[in-house]
Amino acid sequence: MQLNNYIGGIWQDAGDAKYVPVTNPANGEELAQVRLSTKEDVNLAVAAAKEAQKKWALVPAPKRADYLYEIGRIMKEKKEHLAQVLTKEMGKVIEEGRGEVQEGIDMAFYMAGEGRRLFGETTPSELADKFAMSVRAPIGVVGLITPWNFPVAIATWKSFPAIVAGNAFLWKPATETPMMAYEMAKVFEEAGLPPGVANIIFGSGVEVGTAMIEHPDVKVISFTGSTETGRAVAERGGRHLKKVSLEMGGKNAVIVMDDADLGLAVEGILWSAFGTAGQRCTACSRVIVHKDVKEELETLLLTAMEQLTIGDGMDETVKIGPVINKKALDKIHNYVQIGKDEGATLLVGGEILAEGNLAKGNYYAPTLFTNVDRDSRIAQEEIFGPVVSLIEVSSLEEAIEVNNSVTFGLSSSIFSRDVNTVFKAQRDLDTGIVYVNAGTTGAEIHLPFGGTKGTGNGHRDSGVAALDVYTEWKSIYIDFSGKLQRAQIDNS
Ligand code: UN1
Repeated sequence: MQLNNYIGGIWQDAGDAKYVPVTNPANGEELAQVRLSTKEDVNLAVAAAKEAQKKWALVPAPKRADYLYEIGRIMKEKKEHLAQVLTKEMGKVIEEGRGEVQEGIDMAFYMAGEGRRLFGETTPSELADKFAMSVRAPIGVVGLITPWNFPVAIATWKSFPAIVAGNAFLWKPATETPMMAYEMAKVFEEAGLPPGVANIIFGSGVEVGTAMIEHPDVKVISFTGSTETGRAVAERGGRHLKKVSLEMGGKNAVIVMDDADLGLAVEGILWSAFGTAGQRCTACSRVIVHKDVKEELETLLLTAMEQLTIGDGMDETVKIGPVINKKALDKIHNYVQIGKDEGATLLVGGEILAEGNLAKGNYYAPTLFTNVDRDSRIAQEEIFGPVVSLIEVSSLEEAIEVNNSVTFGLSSSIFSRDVNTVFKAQRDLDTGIVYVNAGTTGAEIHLPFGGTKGTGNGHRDSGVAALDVYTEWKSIYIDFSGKLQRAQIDNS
């Protein structure tokens, strides 16, 4: 199967395009071949989007929303199929695959609701017989660049608000997970979305991404991915005066206080650290634990980790799937070596798993370090794999300080039964998302998603806040006095 671009409602034929294989991380099987697009493909897509957007912007928002209801309905109908494609190409276990597709379905219905809200504001004018209001206007053509770890959900966080707000988009999915984008193009087609509103361009990040950012008709770039690439997108986008929305890494911590329900904390840590094999930007990769419960927590964690089953995510009994590719496997293993060199104590894991039926996939053993120095590299840098560092502290203040000592600020969590502790922590934890008595993952689509510091640049995906990325505020003054009134000048 060859995956080709979807531009202006037409599946582009192969031409002389080059292709690269898409492989299943669980077993190395080739699933498809994906087109490597060029700047010319981007130009074609922008032209199609620009043309379509002029008409799309004139469709009333509640009618635009009707397409999202239809998209949500089709996704619901195809949920199991979409989840299976997702698990095969990305590797997350099937239960999480279904969960991610559900996140996309929820986003469709939620954003469809915004079609009948899309509120503006009326404001009193400082002059008599003058009416003032501000409305959300569409921006035009927007460019979406999405990662492989949430190939559907993150794309829906970006494309659905873009659609309801009256924009047309070009979407470049990650080269590792193009099949989900292909599936979504089929959903858009089946929903009857006017040709050119949704365009999908496959291909390598550098050539396609650069062409998208530099194209004068692309007004917004919304990016989720690594900090390194995000910085490059921001720099280039800045030069071209683009509105750039960035969602990047995390170094998320679970804080376990001395009065915590330790059983619950262990469950929260396990799910948020090792679910999706640690490949979420919200994944827990640090546990900041009060010294009085450190030993007990370590023992409980080690026992619980023995129950984790690793393998092909299509097997319903498996809890942890593979990581995305060999490069990721090497990066994770390299960090484990760094941790050892830094003097941290490796309690369990720390190895590539390649025995028996794991031989053909990219599997890493869930790994737990303790006695980790808060300033060491494994405690500061994003590893994006199933590796957790335990850091000991003596007080709530110290826990918060350690939590806030990293350059990222996406998600954090605290386990405590004390109401004062909890309220103080939610105020002082410097992250865009804070959980109390739950792990660091599991953000819901109707709340803003994003982080402080190096995690982003102030914009938010999902929630009503996402509309700020895909709309322009337009202020409108209507003077019905019949005479020229001059603001800020004495008219009497
Ligand atoms: C991501 O990790 O890139 O909050 C997105 C969560 C999911 C989304 C994660 N709902 O863990």
